[in-house]
Order: sequence, then C-alpha cells, then structure tokens
Amino acid sequence: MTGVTFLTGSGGLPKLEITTAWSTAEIYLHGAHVTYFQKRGEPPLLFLSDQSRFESGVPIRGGIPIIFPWFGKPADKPGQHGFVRNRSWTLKEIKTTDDGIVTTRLILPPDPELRADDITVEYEVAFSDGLSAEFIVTNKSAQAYAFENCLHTYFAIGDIHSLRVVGLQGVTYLDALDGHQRKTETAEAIRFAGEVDRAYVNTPHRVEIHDTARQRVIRVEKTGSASTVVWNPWIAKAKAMADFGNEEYQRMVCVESGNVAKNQITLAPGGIASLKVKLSSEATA
Ligand code: TA6
Repeated sequence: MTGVTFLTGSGGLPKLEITTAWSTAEIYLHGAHVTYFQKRGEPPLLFLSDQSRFESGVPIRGGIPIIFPWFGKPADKPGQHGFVRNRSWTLKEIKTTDDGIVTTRLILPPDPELRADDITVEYEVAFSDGLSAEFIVTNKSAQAYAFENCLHTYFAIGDIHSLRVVGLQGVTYLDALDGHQRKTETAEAIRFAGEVDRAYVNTPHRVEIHDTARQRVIRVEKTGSASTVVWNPWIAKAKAMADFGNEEYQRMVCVESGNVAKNQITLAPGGIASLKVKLSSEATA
C-alpha cells in the first residue's frame, strides 16, 4: 500500500512514515530529517544511532542531517554544521506519481538568521526503490549570499573493517585530522583502520560504498555538489559522543555530498542553488 502516514515519533516529535511498492521510509519535521529508508529485501540503507536524542534544538544522530548555511565550526559561527537541522520544518506537499513514487516537499519557515524570507530553503525527497533528495536555496534579496551546504548522510553497513569506498582516487581532500592539510587520494578504494574525516573537493564524482559484510553496493550520485565528505569517528570519537554508541562506529560510514570549504557557494541576487543526491543499492551476492 503506497502512501504517507502522520505519526508521533521519538521524543514526541512529528514524523511522516512513507510506504511505496519498493520501500518504507521515515522523515521527521525536526530538521526535515530522513531517519529511515529500507528497500524490501535489503537491510536498512541509513544508520540511526540507538543513542540519538529527539529534542527540539538538538540534531538527530544518523539518517540524513541537512547541513546549512555553514559546515563544521567556523570561529565566527555559533555551533557546528549550521542550524537548519535543529529547526522544525513545515510540510508543504505530498505527491504520488502514477508509477508510485512518493515525494514530500518541506520548507524552512522564515528565519531571522536568513534575513527573514530573503533566503528561502526547500527540501524535496522522492522515495521509490531508492531515495532522491534535493536541497534548494533561493536568494530573493538584492545582495549576494554565501553559504555551505551538505547532505550529511549516515549509511548503515555490516562491518567498517571490510568496507571500501570507491570513486575518489586522484581527488584532492582536506584532512580534518591533520590541520585540514590538502592531500591527494591515492587509493582506488578508501579503507578504514582508524578515524577518517576528509573533505574531497572539486569532485562531481559518483561514489560507491562496497559493503562486503552485507554483500551490498550502495551508490551515491549527485548534482550541484563539488564536495564529498567521508567520515568514520572510530573508537575514541565514538566514545566521546554522548548520542552515539561506543561500538556503533563499526556499522556506519558517512559519505556526504555538498559544497564545503573552498567549494562554498556565493548565490547572486535572484539565484537558485540545487543540491541533489540520489541513493541506490543492490545486492552483490
Ligand atoms: O562530516 C564530518 C564531521 O564534520 C566530523 O568532523 C564530525 O564532527 C561529524 O561531522 C559530526 O558532526 P556533528 O556536529 O553532527 O556531531
């Protein structure tokens, strides 16, 4: 049965439960946060921490956090990764196409941090046998507007020790674990034996997550994004995060698509910036 149900989710926060012929999903109005997506016959695609908090003003740990209008924690900004993931969004539209794809469209209410409604923000997510998310910023003001954006996706995987992320060989990255030094990715496949926190820049490339333990390949395709961030907190940082289980680093990886650091966007008056990510998966067995 295809459709959308309105429910009270964790922490009493409102959420939508989406069912299609191929999949089930959930999206919270808090942060317009997709927290769950599962294609029939496969394990869930997205990781959600068992320790996540579900409170206004606090980000949900996992799923697809929307990072805007800044990434990381610039000295002149309050807090990490912007503020829209902590805001309550408004559901504007639900559409179901003739072939059963369900699309939800949410908008961020006018926010004083965004010059009231000079800068408008919309988020459209289409659910089918995969998930397509589009984050749209419109500059209705007479001044240029500079920002960073990122769909900070947490993927559910079987075992980080055998995981490979493929598609970034030869790409320049900023290593957050080494003073954001510029380096070049030499590996055909990124593997994990410790914390990894890298912002790959000037890369429109598609990335594949090869999850050997679950015999699955996850594909991350994107448009309107010049940066890909790869992160796994590993042991020490996992322990340091109160909203993340000590062992959970072993079954998640973040492959994030956006425009960060030198790839930040300056939107001219009247300009529209679309960041689009398409997630799909298939069994390899
Ligand atoms: O995307 C990688 C990163 O910037 C890491 O440095 C780590 O801080 C992660 O984001 C999570 O940030 P958060 O504010 O959600 O705890």
